[in-house]
Amino acid sequence: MTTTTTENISFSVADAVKDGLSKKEKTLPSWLFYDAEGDRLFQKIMNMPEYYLTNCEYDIFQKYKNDILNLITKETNKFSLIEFGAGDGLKTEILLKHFVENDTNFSYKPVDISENVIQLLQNRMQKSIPDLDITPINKEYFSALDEFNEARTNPCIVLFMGGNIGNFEMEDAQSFVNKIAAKLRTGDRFILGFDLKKDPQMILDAYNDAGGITRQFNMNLLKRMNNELNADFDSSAFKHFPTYDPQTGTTKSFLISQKKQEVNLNAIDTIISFDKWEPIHVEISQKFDSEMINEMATKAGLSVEKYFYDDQEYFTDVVMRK
Ligand code: AVJ
Repeated sequence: MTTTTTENISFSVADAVKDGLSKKEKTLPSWLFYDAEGDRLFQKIMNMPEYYLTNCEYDIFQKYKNDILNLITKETNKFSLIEFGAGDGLKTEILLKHFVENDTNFSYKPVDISENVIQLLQNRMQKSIPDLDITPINKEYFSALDEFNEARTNPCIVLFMGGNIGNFEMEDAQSFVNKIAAKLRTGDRFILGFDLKKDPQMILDAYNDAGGITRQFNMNLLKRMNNELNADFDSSAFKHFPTYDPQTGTTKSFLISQKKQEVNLNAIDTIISFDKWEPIHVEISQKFDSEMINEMATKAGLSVEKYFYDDQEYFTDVVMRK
């Protein structure tokens, strides 16, 4: 059985699916996207022209890597850089290379619950930056910080990039930031990547690309349930449909049943009935403005030290300080 850990709770795919699809408003958790095929498709998403987020953050790091380094080293010449969910490490590598080239005294601690991701990342960094002091932590985020706190001798910078904070409902994003902030000590920093409110059409295109890759990424949820739960979802009976609300900044993705149908999830002895045009909510990708970001920091007891933007101001990496 596949088990994925979020926060302190372990969910099996079976439990998460049963739970989500039994609700009055059907929903699936977004971690379910990332099986091997989902990882492959997300990699393709990051390379497609409509998905501006990755390029923006790449540009921010290229342009401001030295400002970021100066900001940190103005106060401390020894620190740990703790990264949550580094993914393929392409963007982090820019910062790390620059830090090492400038003889910075720091250690890099990428945190991921996937042992596979951690291993790939370590291989990549050892190859591209041989002098990097890297100690991966194969734990969930909060326990990783607890472990660090037990033995720490220096300040830390926690990195959470890619706009991943947008995958939470606003309330959950706030409590996530609160919990991290509570584990930080005075002078520690939290650097977060936020996707910003912008032309609604541009956002809709990013989640509904002309090449249909995001559609495939969403439909892969149905394939995954077919594979792992011996279910009989028919992908052609569902429609991929993203929405954007310019008032709240919330992007939601749905898979919508195009007919009245019953689906068998044989491995968990469950039959799910769909009405014609009934949606499954599969993802939230929150877009922010500076007011929302400031409020989030303040509520968590952090002060916003600096906003770094790409040239178009589509995306921001924000340095918050405890
Ligand atoms: C990895 C959560 C930042 O919400 O933009 C991309 C995931 N979903 N296309 C996002 C995703 C559809 C992505 N994050």
